[in-house]
Amino acid sequence: MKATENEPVTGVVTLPSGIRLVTAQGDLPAVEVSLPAATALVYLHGAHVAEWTPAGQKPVLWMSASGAFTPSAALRGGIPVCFPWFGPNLSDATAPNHGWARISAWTLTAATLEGPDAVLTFELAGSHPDSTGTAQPVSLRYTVRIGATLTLALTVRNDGAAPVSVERAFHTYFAVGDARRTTLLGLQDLPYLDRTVSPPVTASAALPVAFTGTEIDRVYPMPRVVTIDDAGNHRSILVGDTDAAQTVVWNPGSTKAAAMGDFGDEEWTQTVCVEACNVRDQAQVLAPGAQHRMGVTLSVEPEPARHEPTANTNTQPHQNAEDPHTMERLTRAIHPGDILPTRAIQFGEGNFLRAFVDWQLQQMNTQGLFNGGVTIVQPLAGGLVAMLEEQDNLYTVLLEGKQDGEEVQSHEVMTVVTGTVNPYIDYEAYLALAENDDIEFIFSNTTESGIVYSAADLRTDAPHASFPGKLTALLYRRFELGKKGFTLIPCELIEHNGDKLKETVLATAAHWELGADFAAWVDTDNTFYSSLVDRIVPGYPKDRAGELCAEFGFEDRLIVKAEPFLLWVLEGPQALTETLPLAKAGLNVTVTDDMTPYRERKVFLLNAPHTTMASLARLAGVETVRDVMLDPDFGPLVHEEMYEEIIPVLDLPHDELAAYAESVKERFENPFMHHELASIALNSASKYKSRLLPILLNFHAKNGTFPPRVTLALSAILLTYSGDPSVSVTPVDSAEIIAGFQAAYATDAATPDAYVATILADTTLWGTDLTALDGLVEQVSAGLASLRDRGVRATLADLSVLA
Ligand code: TA6
Repeated sequence: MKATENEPVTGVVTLPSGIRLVTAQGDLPAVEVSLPAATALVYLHGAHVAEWTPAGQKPVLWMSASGAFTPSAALRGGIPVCFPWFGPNLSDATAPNHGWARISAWTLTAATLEGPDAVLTFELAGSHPDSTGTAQPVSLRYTVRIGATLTLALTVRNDGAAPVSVERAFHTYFAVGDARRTTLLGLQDLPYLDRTVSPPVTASAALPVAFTGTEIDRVYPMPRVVTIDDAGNHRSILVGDTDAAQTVVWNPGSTKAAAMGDFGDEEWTQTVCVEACNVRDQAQVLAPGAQHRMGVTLSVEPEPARHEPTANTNTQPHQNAEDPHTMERLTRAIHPGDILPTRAIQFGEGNFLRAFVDWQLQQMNTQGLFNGGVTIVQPLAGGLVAMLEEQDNLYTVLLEGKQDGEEVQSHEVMTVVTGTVNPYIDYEAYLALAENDDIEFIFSNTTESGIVYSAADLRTDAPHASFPGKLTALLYRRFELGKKGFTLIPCELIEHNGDKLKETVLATAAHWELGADFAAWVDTDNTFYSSLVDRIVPGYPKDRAGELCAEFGFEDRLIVKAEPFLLWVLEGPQALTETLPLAKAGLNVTVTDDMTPYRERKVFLLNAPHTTMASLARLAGVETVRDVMLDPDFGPLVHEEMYEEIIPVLDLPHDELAAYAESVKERFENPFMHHELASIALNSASKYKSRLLPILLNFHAKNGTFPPRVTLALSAILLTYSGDPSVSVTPVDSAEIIAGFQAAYATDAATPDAYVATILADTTLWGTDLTALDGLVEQVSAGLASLRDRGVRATLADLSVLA
């Protein structure tokens, strides 16, 4: 299975000027291209593009300084051509990883100039076994068009007598300024196969892909374009115009890089791989005589030059509404303004806090009531801080919806974010926040699973993996400096989040033996408010981004869309109404001694129906909250769940609850809201526990039966997480949690009861063994089987059969 021996290096090719044959590293022959539009170097070994640099740009491809240049091994970096299999050969463990094409000597058969570009053609012949194991001859023709863009096209032909199945990938190593400041756009919310776990599992993520030092190895469906936001080089690299079905994203991270002989220990920070490909279930089956082309185009877009505003700054040169990338990027150069003193720290750079806390602080600033900014701390290794910095921490909040029956549409550039810190990149800058006497407030939103004490956090970690670990280190630095405490206001959607946060800080302090004085200081010098937040924030309006940017007159990659409605309930001392005068600014904010009524109303009449609809309606292909409300099956489901299963078990006046339920339904029907169920489905298992399980338990305690719709939502989550091939949607959760469900299902697929019993007995998921509730396993597995075999609409049509 190798290229035919002794193929001549070049066919009879006349090389036009600007193209020449050279002896490159390792004495390997290569084609060197040097044209006004670009320079490049392509080794005949593997037809391996090792260098491509468009004029006026830094090199786009990365090559390892530790790589070997020998005919017996693949070159590390550039663009290896993986063929005819990707990764390990599943039927021959001795075969080379990623196939034989990248370690074979190709023939240059043509070299021409077409306009400003050079077009090189390489050919290689070999063989590949058909399904019976018989070797079938195949031939490859690879064209490489080099210019301001780089276009690759690999055509494979089956010259044999039987069909063969082949995989292909352009395993491109892109050169980036710093992988830790690089993100990938265009893959958000797409399901990917995570190959860092075994067996690989399917997952997805709402945020852009970030590179943290942990290995990333994922197979995604190929979107129209993948944008590599190479912040370190102030440019974007676009991978697009492709007919490949998938893209692999790979970065070895620090541990794997250190273990690889031809990859420098720290080189993982210099490159990311984005690989247009057709692999696994997208492998090409070629009939005898058939051929197939796979191509991709790479291009570079410099980040718009930042320049001081001049008289005609506002005349935007050649704006293209379709492509916001042609517009000037939002920065303080085009949106100047005073930078206020930092008076708050915020853990979390996600959509919610930027459209909720930061928006409110800005409203107070506009009215001269707060005069302070906020520094955002990135709580996880991956995140948006790099993107915020590119825009000088500016971004637009877009409000759309109904308020008091009137349609509202407004947008405002947020200038309140005065700084950002990524503790994973600059830990000392993070701790230094403790030295700033102006800082009084600490806000956070680290999801429902963020405020969790972790014994794994060691005092010496820098940074600590958990949020409480990070926060304790910061508070301890403040304490050591003898400075005053903070007012802490978490926004995480868990009960008594303020008390919980304090508890985890004190537990961490005890674990690190920080002493009684510090514990007393945490207790007395800091005020922890519990808070309840209520605003629907769908986030980045990706479907309208181009048109909105054209309207704004600048490119903003961090627009956050939200509804006008907002409620914030803060449980704690009334003094806050003076130090943080939100209500004075006309905002719907209440400071109270007991937030329970507000919390129950919101979690059970807004968040709970959200999780029900995300779990059930996605199975029927419904995409948004509004679509659910307008749907003949799911609209009534929401109403009935509210009025027949939730309101009856809440200990609050019925009329008040009904009024709130109606305001929630109006907000769900918001015509401007494209609130994707996929984003609500994030961490559905833990959300079910906090939002719906209490309803299920109360209803059962009250009626001795289980609430049909609330219980069916649990069936839907277990089905979605099971990995059952009949299920069209993918769970959005951590790889570990999903793997747990799929492993249980793989063991008990034949008997849903057993699978359901295994999952319901898992106290780490539910906090209690739910199999103790007679009849629940049966009702949940009956629901699961009905959803799987009859479908969700048929199941909803006759819920009584499940009880
Ligand atoms: O494309 C990602 C990947 O398949 C990873 O699994 C990793 O192994 C990488 O390719 C490099 O493979 P190589 O054989 O070049 O070491």
